Amino acid sequence: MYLLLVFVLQTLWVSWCHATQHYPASWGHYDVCKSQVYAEDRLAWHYMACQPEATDMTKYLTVSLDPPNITCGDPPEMYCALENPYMCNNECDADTEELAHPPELMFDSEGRNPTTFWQSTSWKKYPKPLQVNITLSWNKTIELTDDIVLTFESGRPEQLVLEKSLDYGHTWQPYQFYASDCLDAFTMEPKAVHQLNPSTMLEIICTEAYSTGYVWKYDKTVRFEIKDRFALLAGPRLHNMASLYGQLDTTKNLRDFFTLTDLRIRLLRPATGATMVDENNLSRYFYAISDIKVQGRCKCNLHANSCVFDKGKLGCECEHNTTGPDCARCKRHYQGRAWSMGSYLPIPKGTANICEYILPSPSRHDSWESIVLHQAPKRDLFSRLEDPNPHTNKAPLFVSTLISSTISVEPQISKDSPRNTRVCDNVLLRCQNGGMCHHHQRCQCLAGFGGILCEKAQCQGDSCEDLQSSQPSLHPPPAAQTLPLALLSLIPSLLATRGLTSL
Ligand SMILES: [Ca+2]
Repeated sequence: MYLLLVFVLQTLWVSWCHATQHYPASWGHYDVCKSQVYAEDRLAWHYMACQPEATDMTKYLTVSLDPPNITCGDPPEMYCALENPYMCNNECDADTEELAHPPELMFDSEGRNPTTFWQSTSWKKYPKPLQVNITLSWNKTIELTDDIVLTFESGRPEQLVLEKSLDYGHTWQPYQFYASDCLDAFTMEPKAVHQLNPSTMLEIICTEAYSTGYVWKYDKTVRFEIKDRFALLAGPRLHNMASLYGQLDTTKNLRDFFTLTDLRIRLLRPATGATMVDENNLSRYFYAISDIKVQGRCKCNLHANSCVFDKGKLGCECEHNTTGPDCARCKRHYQGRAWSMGSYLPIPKGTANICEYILPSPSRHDSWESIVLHQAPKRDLFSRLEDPNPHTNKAPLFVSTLISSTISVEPQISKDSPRNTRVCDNVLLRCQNGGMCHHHQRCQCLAGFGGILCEKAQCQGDSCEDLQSSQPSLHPPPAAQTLPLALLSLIPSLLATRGLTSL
């Protein structure tokens, strides 16, 4: 039974590898960083465009209101229906759970009856404007992937601006204006997204489609139409996303348009349902929002395919030797060339733009071969050898040295090595066989082991051969031997990771 399982898994694995090898661009790998494939009878990494999956981003935001005391219920207040000034049975009381309407009720899961909603105080200070700013902050750069949808429990506002910030709330720019009369409210001609074309798709418009007065009972949503804008490049049913991604790769303005750290909903004038405000019954006028939808993904600059929410903060799990919350810079020691974002289009059309290891200057006694083998982390050596990225191969000295060398040569550090050379660390240059890294300068090996990374078994006579053959090699072993073991070892880790919060 056990052998049968291994056989089946191996067959599936080989089939998958062959498929990805022959059709690397046809899998829609826009969300995948890399995958293992067979190349010349061994496993190799194929790098591809990578980004985290799109998800409900309202789970990861903080909300703030301005003015802060604008939520109803303190003191308790009675409200009347907009369409009927004599129907005044809506009470708000912040101290009674069933009657309170705090901001978090804009983000809870709906489906309960009645709906839950945030509600403002009424327009009791008329004619002073009733204005509220609702700010949603992620403390992380995110990219929108679907329409933003606000669902109002009250009538939809007569004037509203949706704004965004790219710099954590320091500066703001409008996303869209909404008004029952765009000319009167914002001196803008009303427009709809379907009137835009590919050359005007980033235009900021004022729409009158979501501010109609009395029909609020039937149409409660206000939308920022992301998908309609995508469709201007990707076709009406988004069937040609490659076209959109190709444009995103080359057009910074387009990328930035869908990118933000904060959203701000500026409620400027509540629904009145009429041209005149009824000053005798101002409890008819207020804002109430039952739901806000923001679908998007962490922005990782195409260098991560997952994003984790840890200790209240989102962060990309960076690949390609990049680091930072957005993978926006190269890791230490990997500034071999300038950082660059990855690409939306998968290889071979795009490139992973992997940060490259810095080659140290050779001292008089070091050959290039010895420096490369001594100082480049093993994982990096493999990724370079196997990296199909054409840019990587632009370092002919490095690549040809590696190809002409055997990676399983044991590391030796010259006496003249620079003092700041990192011999070991806890990430890539791990001391082996139980050795401990001491100030990044040397591995303290357990008895019976030696070598720079404790990789050598110290032995004498006939026992040497057996011991050495049991030591890990820098060469990957033949895939046919490792696949069953690798697949089996994946099973417990797959089971274990099911409980992790990963986007
Ligand atoms: Ca709700």
